[in-house]
Amino acid sequence: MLKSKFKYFLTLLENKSITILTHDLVDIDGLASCFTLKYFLNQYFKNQEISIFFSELSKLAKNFIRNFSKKFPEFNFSYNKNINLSKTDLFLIVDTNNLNQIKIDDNLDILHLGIPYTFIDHHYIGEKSGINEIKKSSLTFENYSSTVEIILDLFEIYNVALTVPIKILILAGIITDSGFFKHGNNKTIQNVSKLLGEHINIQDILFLLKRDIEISEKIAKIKGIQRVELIREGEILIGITNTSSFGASVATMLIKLGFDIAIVLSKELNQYRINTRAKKVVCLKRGLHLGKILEEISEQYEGSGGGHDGAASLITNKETDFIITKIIEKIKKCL
Ligand SMILES: [Mn+2]
Repeated sequence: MLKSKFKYFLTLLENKSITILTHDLVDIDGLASCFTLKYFLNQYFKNQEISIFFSELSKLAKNFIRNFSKKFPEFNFSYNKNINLSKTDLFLIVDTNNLNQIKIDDNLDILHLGIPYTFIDHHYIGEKSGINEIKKSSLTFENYSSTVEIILDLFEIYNVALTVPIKILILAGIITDSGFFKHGNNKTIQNVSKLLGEHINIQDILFLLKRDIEISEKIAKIKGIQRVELIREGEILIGITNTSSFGASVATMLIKLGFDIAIVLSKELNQYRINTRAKKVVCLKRGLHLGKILEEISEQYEGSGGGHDGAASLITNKETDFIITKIIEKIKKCL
C-alpha cells in the first residue's frame, strides 16, 4: 500500500521541472525536508531540474544552518527567493497542507497559478474543500512525527544511500518536530536509532540545535506567565495568555510549567496568531486534537488553522475573544 502510493507519487514527478516549497518561517523539519528531498530526487531521476523556494526562514533554522555549515562547509543550502514560473511544471509542497501558509508573493497564490501541486506532509489534513483530488497524489501521513521521516522512507524504499550530512539533516528534523521525542512514537525512536552510528553521535546533533535565547524571547515568556489566566476543568488545567511575539515558545513553556493545555494569542502586523499546545497524554486519553479543532474553527470563521493533536496554530483577522471562546468550548467538549 505504502509502496504503491510512493510509486504513484514518483511517476507524477517524472520529466517535470519541480519547485520544492514549504510554509513561511521555515522550521528545521521544513528545511531538512526540502534539502533531503532535493537530494533524493537528484539521485533518483538523475537529470531533472529541481529547485527550492523559501519565503523566510525561522530564527531556529537560520541558527541551525550556521552551526551545520561550520561542520559541513561544502553542503549547499542554496535556495531561491523568487519562483521562476516558466520553469515550474509542478510544485512539491512539504511540511504543510495549507496553501495559506505559503507566501510566494503578495499578489500570487498557488491555487490561482494553474500549476499542479502535491504535498508531502504530516499535519492533519481533514476535508478541506478541493483537497480530495490532491490527497490521492500526495504523501500525507499524520502518524509521522516529522515530514522528513516520510522522505527517509523514500530513501529506504528506493535504496538510495544516505550521506552523513543528509542523515544529520533528517535527525535534526525528527528531533525538533517531535519536540525532542515528547510528541514522538516508536517509529520516531526507531528511525533515530537507524540513523545514528559510528560517524553520527546524538550529542553532536543536540549541539547543532543549541541556540542562545534572545532577551526579547525571555521577556515574552515572562510577560506570558504574568498574564496567564487559569481555567480548571476537572483535573485538566487550561492556561490562556497573550504576548506580542514568540507565541509558540510561550505555549510550550506553559505546558512545561504544569498546564495541560495552553492557548496563546499574539498580535502580528495586521492579523492575530493563536498558538495552542496540549500534553500528549491528554490528547491520547481524551481524544483531543488541537489541529482538528483549529481547522474547523478556521473553516467556520475564516482564517487558516491546523497542525497536530498536541500542537496547532490559527491565523485570523477576526475578533479574537470570540474565537478563543469557541476554541475553549470545543476543547471542553473533548474533556
Ligand atoms: Mn513538520
